[in-house]
Amino acid sequence: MAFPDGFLWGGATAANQCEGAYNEGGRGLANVDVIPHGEARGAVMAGERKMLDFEDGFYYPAQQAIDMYHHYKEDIALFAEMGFKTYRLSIGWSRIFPNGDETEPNEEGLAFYEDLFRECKKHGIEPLVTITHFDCPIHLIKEYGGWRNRKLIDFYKNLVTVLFTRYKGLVKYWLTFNEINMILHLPFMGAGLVFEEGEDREAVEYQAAHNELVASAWATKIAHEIDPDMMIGCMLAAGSYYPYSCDPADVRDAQIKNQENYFFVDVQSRGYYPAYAKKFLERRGIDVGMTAEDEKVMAENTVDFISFSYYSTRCTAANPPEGGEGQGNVFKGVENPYLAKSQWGWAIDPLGFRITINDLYDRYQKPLFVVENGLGAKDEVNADGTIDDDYRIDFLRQHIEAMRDAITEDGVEMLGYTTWGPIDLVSASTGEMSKRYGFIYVDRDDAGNGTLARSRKKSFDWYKKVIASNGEDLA
Ligand code: BGP
Repeated sequence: MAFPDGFLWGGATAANQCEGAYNEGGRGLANVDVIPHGEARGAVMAGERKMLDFEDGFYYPAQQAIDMYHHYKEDIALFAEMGFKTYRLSIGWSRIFPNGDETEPNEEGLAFYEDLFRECKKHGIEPLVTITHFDCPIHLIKEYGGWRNRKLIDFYKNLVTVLFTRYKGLVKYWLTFNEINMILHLPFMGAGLVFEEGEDREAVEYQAAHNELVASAWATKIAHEIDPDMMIGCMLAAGSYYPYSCDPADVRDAQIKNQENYFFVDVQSRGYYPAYAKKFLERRGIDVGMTAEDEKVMAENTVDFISFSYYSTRCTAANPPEGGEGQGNVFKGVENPYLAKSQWGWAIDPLGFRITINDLYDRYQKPLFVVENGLGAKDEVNADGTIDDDYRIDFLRQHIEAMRDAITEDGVEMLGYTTWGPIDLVSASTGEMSKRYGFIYVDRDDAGNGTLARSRKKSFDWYKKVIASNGEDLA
């Protein structure tokens, strides 16, 4: 059998992209709420345009999203119908601590997730929980400047202590920070950073990265103290960089870009700053304020497994060809002429999935967990309400085959696979609903119109069959 017994098949979502109910249950405002759809979105996500509250004339898709806050029982029942073994979701930090710096948590928020986890368990689904998927309470940004401030480490420690204590026995698998390397690309979304005019952005980003890395190590320590059975993972926006050509300058460029991403997991998995990162920070004159205690907690509390998202590989050149700019999950690069692209310009590269898996396994020698993979595409609803999303099936089939080869041919140890957005949800990069990933269609458009009704796409039955056969039947 290709996939091991107990392989965790499922799907992944994030609180801010599906829950909605942004002002219900005592929830406080978060950075993810105030990221608008439309032209300003990019600048807000990047921390270049300060928007710390709702402004007139903008539409904010996270306010209602797909209203999973009120639909979660129905949605989990649909996941169960597909046979999900696991469901990856994230906690909205400001549901638990509305401001972020309180000492006492909001019981309504805790109860909401407890019910949700119990609902999963009722269906035999193992929750896989991201502690923060881009969330940061707005108060922590206004008052402390977001993750640039070391104080956030203490607030995060408080958060995780509450979560691990409350959900002990209910949740085994945890991820500390979603796509932690996103700090370098979308710093407001990734770490609640807003930049002042003339500020050394890179220095602020690496400061925030350091604080998150320390917080992540503390979370690992606290989890293992509360419940030694808990498994803590890091989470990387992965996708290896290819050199554009065999020109050594291109190869070197790709190596540097890969290190920029590996840096985070190098610290979380090995427990110390790699030499290349120390040298880089030294050269740039960046002092992240490493303390002896930071060093100790990072060294003693490395992650149990490595999780990552994979959408595509990236391609880079020392001297980019004119007009050859490529796209893909906000990572800049050049277009790879060998690969087809999605409707949003993301390169489609199943073999690159196998390559990325091997790169990560070679480097860390720890079990891997693919926690995001999928195709964002426009769906057409037929007159009878059905949706024939064969393109999505093809994409997933090819990627599952590549993952299977990494397991059977290359011997990679893999815990599970969750597709991104098993139910249509708000796109992180664009704020659109029309960039759909789901097996389940949600009737809602980019402007927020629609009934929110759920319906099964063709891929629903396909994925059900994949799971039932433990990945043997991909036809
Ligand atoms: C990752 C994020 C997700 C998700 C996904 C797809 O970066 O972790 O939150 O949204 O990418 O990206 P998009 O929604 O932009 O298509």
